[in-house]
Amino acid sequence: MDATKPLVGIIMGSDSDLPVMKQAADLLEQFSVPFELTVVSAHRTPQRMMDYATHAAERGIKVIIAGAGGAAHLPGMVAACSTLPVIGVPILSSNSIDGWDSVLSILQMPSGVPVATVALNGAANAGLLSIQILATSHPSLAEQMSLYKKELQSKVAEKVKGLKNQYPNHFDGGTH
Ligand code: RP5
Repeated sequence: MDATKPLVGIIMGSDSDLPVMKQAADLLEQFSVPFELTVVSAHRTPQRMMDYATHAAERGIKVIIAGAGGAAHLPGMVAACSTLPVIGVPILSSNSIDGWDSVLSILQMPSGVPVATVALNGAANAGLLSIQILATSHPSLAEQMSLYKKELQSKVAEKVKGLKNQYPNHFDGGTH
């Protein structure tokens, strides 16, 4: 993997989305996956959105993670203009009613134009999904992902131990 050439493009409708979208960036850094990150607004900068979506693949980007809040049209419009897989992150933003507006704007795409939608503010999973997509052609990433999943198991094992200590007489010893 060329460390200087971004493989994942993280875009968001506004810099106010960054506190959420940072979760994806942090995971990509953790896995040493080169990425780029910028603001692209479907509504405020439609031409920039078109340019980004139509040229991302030729620049070497393999997956786009797009986050937006409120009337969140960015992921869907980028998916409409690119052949790359697009992961959409609905964001609870200042112009959201309760987040459902953003979830449904990103989730309910018409047949033919898929957007892999993660949970509200679920940018960490967007980062992980982009790594899993890349891992299909980068065995070292698949190995790292396997270790990551083992760490998840260890964390749960620690929690199980904690509960066992707290409730020694009520612990279900039959489970592993
Ligand atoms: C959306 O509007 C952005 O993705 C952001 O979530 C929301 C609010 O943007 P700002 O008014 O904070 O720039 O397009």
